[in-house]
Amino acid sequence: MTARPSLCRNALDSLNDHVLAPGWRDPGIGIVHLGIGNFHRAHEAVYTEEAMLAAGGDWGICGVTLQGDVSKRDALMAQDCLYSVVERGPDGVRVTVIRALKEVLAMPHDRVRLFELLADQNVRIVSLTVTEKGYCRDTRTGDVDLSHEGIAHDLAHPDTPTTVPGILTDALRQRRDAGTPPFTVLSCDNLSNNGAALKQAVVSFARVLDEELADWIASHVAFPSTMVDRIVPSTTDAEREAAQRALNFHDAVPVPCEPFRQWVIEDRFPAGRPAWERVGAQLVDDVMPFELAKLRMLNGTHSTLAYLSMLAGFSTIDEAIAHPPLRALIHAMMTDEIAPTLDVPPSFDVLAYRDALLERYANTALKHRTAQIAMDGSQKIPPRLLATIGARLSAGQSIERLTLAVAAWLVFLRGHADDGTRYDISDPMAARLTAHVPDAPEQLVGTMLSVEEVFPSALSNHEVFRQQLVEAVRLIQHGALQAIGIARG
Ligand code: CS2
Repeated sequence: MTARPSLCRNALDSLNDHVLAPGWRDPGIGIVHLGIGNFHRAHEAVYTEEAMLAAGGDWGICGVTLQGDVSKRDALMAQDCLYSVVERGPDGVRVTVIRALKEVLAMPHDRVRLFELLADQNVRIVSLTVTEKGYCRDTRTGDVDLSHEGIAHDLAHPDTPTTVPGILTDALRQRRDAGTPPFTVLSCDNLSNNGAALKQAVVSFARVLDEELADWIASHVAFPSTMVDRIVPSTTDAEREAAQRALNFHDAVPVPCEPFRQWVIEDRFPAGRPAWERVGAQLVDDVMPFELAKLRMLNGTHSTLAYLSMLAGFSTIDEAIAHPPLRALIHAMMTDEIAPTLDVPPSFDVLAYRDALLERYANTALKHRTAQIAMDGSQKIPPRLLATIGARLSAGQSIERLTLAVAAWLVFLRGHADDGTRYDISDPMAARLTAHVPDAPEQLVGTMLSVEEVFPSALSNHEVFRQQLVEAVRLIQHGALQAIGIARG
């Protein structure tokens, strides 16, 4: 494709058909977002722009990358922080340029500017999508993991923090010392009870440094929980081409996503918030039922599809769900094993939710790679699958398909598909998990169940679970496709 000029604010006048609404008033920064990946740009940023269009407010966003990724910052800053959301649905492609992002910073390079913003009382929300591992938690206790390298660094150098608990603690300390009201901390990651989980990580970090500060954070800072949902794959050249075709401008960093989106937010924002409720977000008192439904139904089956697919050779979710036995397995898993564990309000139709998920997975335009979902299994398996297994075991119920999913992860750790194709294992615990992956099912299960960060003792000591896991591993080792055929029920 011939190169076109890059997207920039001056171009907006010619893009009226590709913005949410013309007539944009440039807002001041009211939100600092840690973890400026694709998900945030297709989710909170879109809701926030719509909320500002509906009700005004200075809720412009400063996005921060925590991994020193200056290329992301530079690409966005070179486009005046504009980017396109490329929505891919059954009815075609829609390209929308989002304007809510105002500035992008890369830690640790932009530390001074980041802390200047975090101290600014106009910044009333600090939101996060840093993935499960960004919380640096010891999953056994929920407290911050003191053996984490980044945490050890931040405790030794609290003025130059690098981790989420370290950055939030230092910024909140500065607010307390200056008498500035604290910002609200809004977790948007797929963790169960994410607000409370983040609060515990931050407060336990602060407690090591300063008891009083920890107590102040615990009693003065709001950490509402949220359930976020939109399927947002990583960017490929196909999105760059789609954006350029639609806009006639070059966008180096567009974001693909599905048309569906959902956001359920615990309504606890003492310093104020955008009018998200005006644009489809649900503001509720208790997010938990929604969060569990999403984590167990969507993310749980996503991970199941990912590990079975990595072994069987399906590279995208739509390809996987088009395989009838695998679709039947996922359908049965949601209907018989996951849905009964959920305690949702009467207005929430779990079976309709299941059907909508299957339809979303079948979106052939999205190309959501199973390898992307397979990343970070050690962080994802506990809330997505093990919590459901625990709930069913304590009620004396069957766990056959859920166990197959966990077994698929264990076999996945050997590092190659059934046809011998090798793949990388991207996981913060990869070195430990792949150091010794025995072939014999009993030994593989024994080795992995001893990883306490992943398997709570109630599960690793559970005989029924252990035996079923051994059987499921044996089945999968004979071939994932065959195992899917047998377990579909
Ligand atoms: C996925 C999620 O990558 C993954 O692990 O399960 O990112 C999923 O697409 C989102 O949670 C959907 O809202």
